[in-house]
Amino acid sequence: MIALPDLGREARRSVEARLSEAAGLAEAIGIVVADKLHYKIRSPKAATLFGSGQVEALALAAVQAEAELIVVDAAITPIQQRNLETATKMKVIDRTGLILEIFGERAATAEGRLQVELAHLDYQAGRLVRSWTHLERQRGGFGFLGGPGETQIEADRRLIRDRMAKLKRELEQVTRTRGLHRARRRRAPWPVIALVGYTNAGKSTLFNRLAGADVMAEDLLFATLDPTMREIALPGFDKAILSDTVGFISDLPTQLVAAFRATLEEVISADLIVHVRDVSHPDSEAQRLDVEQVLGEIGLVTGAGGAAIIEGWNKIDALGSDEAVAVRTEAARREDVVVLSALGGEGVDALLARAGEHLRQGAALRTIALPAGGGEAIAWLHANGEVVGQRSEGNETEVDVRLSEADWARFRTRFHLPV
Ligand SMILES: Nc1nc2c(ncn2[C@@H]2O[C@H](COP(=O)(O)OP(=O)(O)OP(=O)(O)O)[C@@H](O)[C@H]2O)c(=O)[nH]1
Ligand SMILES: [Mg+2]
Repeated sequence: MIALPDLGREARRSVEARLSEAAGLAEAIGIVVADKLHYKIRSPKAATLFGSGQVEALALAAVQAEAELIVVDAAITPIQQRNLETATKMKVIDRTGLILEIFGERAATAEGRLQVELAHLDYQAGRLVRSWTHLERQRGGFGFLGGPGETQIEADRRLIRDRMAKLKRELEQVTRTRGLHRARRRRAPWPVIALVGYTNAGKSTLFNRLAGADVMAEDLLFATLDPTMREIALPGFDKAILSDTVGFISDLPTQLVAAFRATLEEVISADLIVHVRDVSHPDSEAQRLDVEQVLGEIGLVTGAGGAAIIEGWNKIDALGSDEAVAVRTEAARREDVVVLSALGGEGVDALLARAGEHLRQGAALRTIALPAGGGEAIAWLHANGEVVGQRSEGNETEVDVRLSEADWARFRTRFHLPV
């Protein structure tokens, strides 16, 4: 049973689209959706979010639909969750909890599992502590001031804190190992292209087509969780590395963004980002903004001097002919857009050609000669470019490095090189 509190803040999305996305999330972990309802909230109640009449209506509707679970499609406080459970006599979870459940079910790699568990604990820690506080207050009424409740909370808090610290250490270890792999790959002269986009936009379908791979691509939210990389052929390059990643969604839980930061940072350090968009979706524009917001949160800088991004306007085949014409016209006006059908194959070669062009203009391979004592400059090049080769002769070192225009300019400024 889905309950959407409509706070009137989401001007870009229709209530129908939000309800069907919430249902898609629930179905992604096998929940059968008995009913979907939305409630206009004029002034959110601190205790229950919904108004008291609405809570009654919700409880009744849930019984009538023979539901066993109410999914509130918003982030609710632990107190609100408790109160709603008491009032409806049903288990209640919120959007964050639901997304965490999905991620918990999907995570397959060691790193993915660690990240999800960490996010989950962080979420639970908040819930546990505050709902205990609630109990504490009740107990206070019986005169257990700072009594057993207090000790229990402390003990539970400590347990969670210890477990989180342990997970963070394990995660750092895994990330470090992967960082080494990345450093090794970085030294190779192959550009890295990352596919990003809203969940269900068609990233994995495109990935499979480009890489001849067979990763799970389904009409399912968050079908992909763990990043996958493959070599692909790219015009003008020996090869390139393509990566498929987890999709984004509006209101992506902050705990997940934090836990997945290392994986996501790898995405933004790619030479080129292809933002796959489902242009047949009614909320395509709102989804674009959500994706850009998450990319911004993890530190991606776009625009002049920032990362190169191409938008792949996918699922063109799913549009009616008039709409398709309009989309194609708009795309034709933009340098950074390629119209695609990952499913049918349209535009895929054009995307590869465009990617090749971008990479060639974005990051040129240069040979830089540095005098003795250029250790700092060499270290900078290793950190900011892809060092392909390095030779020392006498007291001069020559470095072959692939650097973007922006980084090349930064390098010259920083180390006072003549233009
Ligand atoms: N009509 C049409 N459907 C497509 C196209 N590309 C992908 N799809 C469908 O869209 C659904 C989602 O595709 P995926 O490739 O799994 O999407 P994703 O972006 O990897 O999704 P997540 O991994 O869940 O974030 C699948 O049912 C695909 O068959 C396309 O070009 N046209
Ligand atoms: Mg996918």
